[in-house]
Formats: sequence, structure tokens, C-alpha cells
Amino acid sequence: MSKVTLDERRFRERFEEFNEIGATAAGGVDRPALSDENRAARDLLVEWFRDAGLEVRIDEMGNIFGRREGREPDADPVLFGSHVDSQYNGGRFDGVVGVLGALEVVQALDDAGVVTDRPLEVVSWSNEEGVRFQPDMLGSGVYAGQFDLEYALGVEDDDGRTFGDELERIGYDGDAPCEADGVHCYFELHVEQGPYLEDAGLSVGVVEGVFGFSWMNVAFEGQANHAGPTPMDMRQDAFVATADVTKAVRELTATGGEDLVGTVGSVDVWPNAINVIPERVEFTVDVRSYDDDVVDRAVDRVREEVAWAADREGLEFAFEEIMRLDASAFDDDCIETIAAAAADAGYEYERLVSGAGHDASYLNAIAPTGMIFVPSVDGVSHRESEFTEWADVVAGTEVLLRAVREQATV
Ligand code: HGY
Ligand code: MN
Ligand code: MN
Repeated sequence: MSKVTLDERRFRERFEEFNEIGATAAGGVDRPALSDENRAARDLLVEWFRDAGLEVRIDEMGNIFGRREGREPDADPVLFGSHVDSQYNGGRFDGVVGVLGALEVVQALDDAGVVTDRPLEVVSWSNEEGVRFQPDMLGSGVYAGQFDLEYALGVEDDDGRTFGDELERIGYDGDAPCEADGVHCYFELHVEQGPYLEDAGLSVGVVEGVFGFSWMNVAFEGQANHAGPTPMDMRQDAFVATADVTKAVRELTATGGEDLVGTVGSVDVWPNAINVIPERVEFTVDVRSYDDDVVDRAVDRVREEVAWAADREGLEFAFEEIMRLDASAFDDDCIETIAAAAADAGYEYERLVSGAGHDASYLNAIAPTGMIFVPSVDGVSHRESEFTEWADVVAGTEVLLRAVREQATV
């Protein structure tokens, strides 16, 4: 194959400019899905897609596609990208590396005058993070037929604003149907968000699959009362039950399966006053494993622990599983394409499984899919100090370039 060279300076300057949008004082970004900051990021991305000569289309879920024609316009495209929405006060690399890396790949091909057989489509998926609108990976989930459009557009944030209204407000309620219509394969470059590649001293990871996971919403309803005169045996304290379940989730991960992880990440206490016994607590539980049976058993156990805790404290409770994603093993051909691309680019690599969810999980249900990881310094992510050495970002993008070219050759 003819030589194609990434323009590292252009790529780095773009990455820095892009992450000025929603930049936080602590060096992270705050660009939650469909926020004004997310709109500004989308606008800049569309401008760059168009400057790169890509034909831009926005679909009904606000997913942004940039298409580059190949010699065979009717051939199914190679699709590659990630997401640009962020956590609240999240990191600058999560998702962005995969979208801007994909853009750099198509521009480097242009610079080299290389036309692929298959069309190429770069994509930025809506609402991958799922922090403002649950569940996560909503844009890719509708595209892959895992959620229907009406359900997704009706999902509400904590302030009761629907996904559809917010998409319209920021001007990204696109006309293109949000449905897959022939994808040759999908690649996603992403930061590992864990410690393994850094510990192994490697720049590239070949991802073999993604954990399955469940997201649960729990509510305990007790009685507010005065923190002073109320005798301990007269209390119905919603937070004590919450603490019991939190402890049980931690203990469950020690026995429920060797790769099982569990997190109580979001907790709302009412009335949340220093001298009032908590009347109501709403919280979330996130459990994950590469073994679906382990996740199933963990969900059942959490449900039991909630009921037991409510009974002990004399509370009402509500338990709802709001998202369940089975573990996904990626396509062997895509995995080997990435491994060969890493070797061709001169990078040692390690095969690993992702504990983080990705849009690739849903794409894997409709097209051969593979992922490339680059290391996260100290294994940190979903935190403003998230960092990946630029040389590693470039390494991952070199691998993406080769993998895309290989699969785009008929
Ligand atoms: O939850 C996840 O793993 C992803 O960041 N949405
Ligand atoms: Mn991500
Ligand atoms: Mn994330």
C-alpha cells in the first residue's frame, strides 16, 4: 500500500482547539450531551468535516456522519469514529481521540491522494456517556436497532427536558434516518480508561470485547424526622438502607465473579439537611462483567439486598433496571486486522477486554466491529486529570489508518 502520513501537528492543534470548548479550570471538559458546549463542539466538528471535503449528514438522533466516497460508491462503507459528549467535568481524551483520530485518517488519505475502494464514513455518536440522559450509547443504540427512536427522543434529564426537545434546541435533530443501512465494518479508537496498557509499557491495545453491564435505579422512602429527639428505634432512615446496599455491592464484587465490578455512583438525598433524618434517597447501581451470567446474578442479588435493607429499616422501596447490555466479543477478522495493523506500524500490542462501555458494543450487533485502545496515564478516566501521551494517541491513529485502509480495500 502507498505511504500515507498523519499530520501530527494538525491533529494535535485540532485536539487542543476542540478541547477549549467546555474547558474546565482543572484541565478537563464539561460538555454533557446536548448542552450548549456540546452544540459548540458539534458545530466545530461539522465545520472540520466539511473543510475535509466530507459529505456531512445528521440523523434523527443527532449522530453526525462525514462520508468520503470510494472507487465503488455502492460498496458498504467502512465506518469509524466515537463520541464527543463528555462526563460532567470529565476528561479531554474520552471519545474525542476516536473522532478526531478518524478525521485525521481521512485527511491524511486526502493529502496522499489515496482513494479507497469502499466509501469511508467518520461518525460522532450522540449521548455515549449517558450521564445527563440515561441510558448511555443512546445514539448508536438507536442506529443499531437496540432502542426505538420514539423511546430515545422521549428520554428525560433530571430537569424533565426530553432528548428530542434538547436535540431540536441545539439544532441537531437531523433528517437522515437513524438506522444502519449497510456497514462493511466498524472501528473505534479509544483511550483504555484502565491501567493495563500503561502497566505493560505498551502504546496499543487490541480490544477483543466489551463487558456487559446493568444500570439500576433504586429509591428508598422513609420518614423525615428531627435528628435530635427521635429515638433510634423510631427511625425510618432512607440513607442507612442506602449505605447497607452500597456495602453489599462492594462485598458482592469480592465473591460474585472474578471480573465483577460494582459502583454506587449517583446519590440524591432528601431533604439533605444536617439535622433531619433522610426521608428519601434515590441512587444508582452499575454492575459489570465479561460474563453475562455473573451480571444476571449480581442484578438479582442487588434486588434482594434492596428489599432486605428496606425491610430492616421499615421503608418503601422502588427498584428499576434502566439499562442492560450483554457482553460483546468483537469480530475475529476485525481483531486480526487491528493486530496486523499494529504490527505493520511497528507497535507491540496486548489483547484485552474493555470494562468501559462503548458505541462499538452496539455496532457489534449489526456489523463486524473492532476497537483499538491507547493507554490512560495512571489508568485514570472520567476525571479531569485523564491523560494520554500524545505519542500514544498518534500510535493508535496509525493503527486505525492501516486497519481502515485494509478493510476498505475490496
Ligand atoms: O459507562 C460507560 O462505560 C461509558 O462511559 N458510557
Ligand atoms: Mn467513551
Ligand atoms: Mn466515558
